[in-house]
Amino acid sequence: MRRLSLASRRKLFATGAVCALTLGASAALSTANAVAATGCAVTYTTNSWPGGFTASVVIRNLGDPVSDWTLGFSFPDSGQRVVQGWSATYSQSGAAVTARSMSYNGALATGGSTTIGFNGSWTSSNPSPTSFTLNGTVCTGGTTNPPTTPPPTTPPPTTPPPVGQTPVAINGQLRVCGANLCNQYGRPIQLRGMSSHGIQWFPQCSKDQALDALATDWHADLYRIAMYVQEQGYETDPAGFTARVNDLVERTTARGMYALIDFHTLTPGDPMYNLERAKTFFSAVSARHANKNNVIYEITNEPNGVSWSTIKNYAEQVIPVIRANDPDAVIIVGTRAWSSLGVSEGGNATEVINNPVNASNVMYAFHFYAASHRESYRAELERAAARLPMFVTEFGTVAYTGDGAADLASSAAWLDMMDRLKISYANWTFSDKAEGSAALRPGTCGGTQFAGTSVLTESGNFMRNRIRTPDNFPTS
Ligand code: IDC
Repeated sequence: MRRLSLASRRKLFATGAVCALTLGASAALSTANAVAATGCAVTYTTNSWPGGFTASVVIRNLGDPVSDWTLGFSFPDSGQRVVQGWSATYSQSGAAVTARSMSYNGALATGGSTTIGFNGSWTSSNPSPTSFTLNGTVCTGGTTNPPTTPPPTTPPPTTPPPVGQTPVAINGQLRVCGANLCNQYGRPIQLRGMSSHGIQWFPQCSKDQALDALATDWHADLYRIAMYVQEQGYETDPAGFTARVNDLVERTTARGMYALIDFHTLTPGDPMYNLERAKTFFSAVSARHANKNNVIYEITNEPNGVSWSTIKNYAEQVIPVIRANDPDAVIIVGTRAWSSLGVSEGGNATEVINNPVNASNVMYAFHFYAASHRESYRAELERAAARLPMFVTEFGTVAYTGDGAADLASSAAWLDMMDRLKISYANWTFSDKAEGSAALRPGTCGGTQFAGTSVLTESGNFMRNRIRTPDNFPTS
């Protein structure tokens, strides 16, 4: 299957947002249509929960072609706020909201449409705005020239997205089949993407322009959301970090990528230390995203200093919490010795092969750092992958410290093998930390330019070149 043109991937954005709402329809769903005789039609759809909501706004231009646009509307309730938007630049003054087009979606032909969205908050009530303007033209009414036939409307949110386009639109709900990760057609696929750095430290590196670049410039299939539990992470503010992860999942979903939720345990290495936190966290996020088809759960990043049976015991307590809300999601379990299948503590994959987690639709994590880990690690991953569904949820092109020079020869050997075996991966990190593993040059995340090669480190440039090659996902 050919790689999508940039234009068709951009179009896809819109579909991803509608799809998210469709799939999130278990929460309160409301749609308001405002139609103009000439000028514009807007469909505003929300998916809300106590105190918060996601809005999807489909803008259709019925007037002359425009090269950029400004959408205006007012919230009916003064407690409603735009918190974080995508596919437009938002500003709010009192109840009045203005959304300005981005460079890539400003051009709208007559009859053309685009979808933008945002996460919002509300206090007392959450009614939808009913009046919109596009470049100053009121989209409501139709007083001057009422249409005799209904104007074209955008598909209702229950319409499935067109086939093709984004990684999620093509592959749909994933599941484990044999030792592979398979798409909605039951065919093995490989997902290639990037991991965030710790979201407590680098929130700017997942701003809208950053995720836009991953989706449309890097052509990434997935985004790993690394939520540290210690080191000033989740344990310091469970509700706040849960909300941040939820927001990142929504914005990843809006861009048609798979979202990998990483419960980033590291020190202490015993996952049982965080068992109750894991249950609380995964209960919340799996309830929130149960109706999405693009969320993958990684329940413990890197167990270390503990036995496989302890990790398995942890997994068999956390997995049912997720399954209770989201029965069909793929869940990834970390392995012994920093998710090295035990190799970094003198073990190997046999302990997992002989005693797998007692649950279906489960995969196992393998991590490596290419400047530190070479042939012996690679051989063990290949041996394991013949028997176990393996997912490289984190790897670096550098040493295991996360710093130092990228070893591009070793990295290429690893990537060639993962491509050959269709092993999915996320590279550490899509951040601008001053360390060798970071893909972005220091200072990048303070700005708005994320696409292209001028913002990239050596590792980032190498990874972008690998990730943006065509995916070749089977579609039947
Ligand atoms: C590293 C970061 C570094 C940070 C450190 C401690 O790159 O900036 O100071 O964590 O939080 C892992 C871990 C991952 C590590 C990475 C590199 O999953 O958290 O990130 N690494 O050391 N396992 C092996 C290597």
